[in-house]
Amino acid sequence: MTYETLTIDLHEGWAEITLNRPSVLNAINLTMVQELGQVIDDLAGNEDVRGLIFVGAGTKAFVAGADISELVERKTQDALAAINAGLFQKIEDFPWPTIAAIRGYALGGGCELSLSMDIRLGGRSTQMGQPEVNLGIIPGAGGPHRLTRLVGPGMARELIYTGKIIDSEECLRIGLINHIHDDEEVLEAARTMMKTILKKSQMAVRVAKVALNAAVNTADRRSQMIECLGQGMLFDTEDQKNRMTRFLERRNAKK
Ligand code: CO8
Repeated sequence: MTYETLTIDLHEGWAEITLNRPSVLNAINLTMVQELGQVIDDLAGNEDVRGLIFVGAGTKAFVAGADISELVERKTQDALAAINAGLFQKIEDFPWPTIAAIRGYALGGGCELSLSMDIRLGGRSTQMGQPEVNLGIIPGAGGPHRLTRLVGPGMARELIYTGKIIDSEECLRIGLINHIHDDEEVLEAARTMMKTILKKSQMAVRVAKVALNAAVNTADRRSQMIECLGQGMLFDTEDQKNRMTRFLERRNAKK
């Protein structure tokens, strides 16, 4: 099967998913959401796959967020449809361990995507953050609740209110990534970790994931609904249209 926005490589026991739109720093567009949703469903039903590794194409980014050229057109109803949130929930619910191998930027929806995975490994160039407030919206696909549970409420609020982007050392310090590797070694480190996991009892690992998800997910569905409602409201404001248009105009001005 070939995809417009992804490449899939099957290894002995796991699959690697490359988010593949390097010309826009692997920004998530609707095609990627649809393709990723389909791939996750297929891989969940593949008996030979007991883990996933996600990586961004190119050297500059894991994913620099949702595609702003599409977001500028989004309406309240699109936010209520929870398009990205539904995909990220599906990834969190994937029955086997998932690892994000992050080089460069993981911003906005890209940071949220990595938060839906079990483990994040960083490179020295890793930069993460939730800059949505610069665009007149919020991280509406799980950022508030997943970031809060990972790095704690104080740091999650600081990141979301200021929109600041933090480097790999700071990501490590606050627990947003588990380890820092040289950039060219991040993917290999993810593979080594996956191989270690694959040597363990399959059923024990699978049950551990169910238990770990149950331990942290107590209020998720309710807070997810609030995130979607808030995002829907923000997609109906002049401020959001103006801020996203400014980002896109700056980009055109560079050409
Ligand atoms: N969307 C679309 N295009 C993007 C994005 C993006 N998120 N990020 C980068 N690009 C494009 C740039 O426009 C540029 O394209 P071109 O070459 O055609 O001009 C190309 O990628 C390379 O980027 P830059 O030239 O800007 O590279 P720099 O190294 O100068 O800067 C940055 C890198 C800092 C990452 C910069 O590109 C940037 O600030 N990007 C935007 C980051 C951002 O704000 N992300 C959050 C987006 S909002 C979000 O993800 C929440 C979604 C909620 C969805 C709810 C759905 C209902």
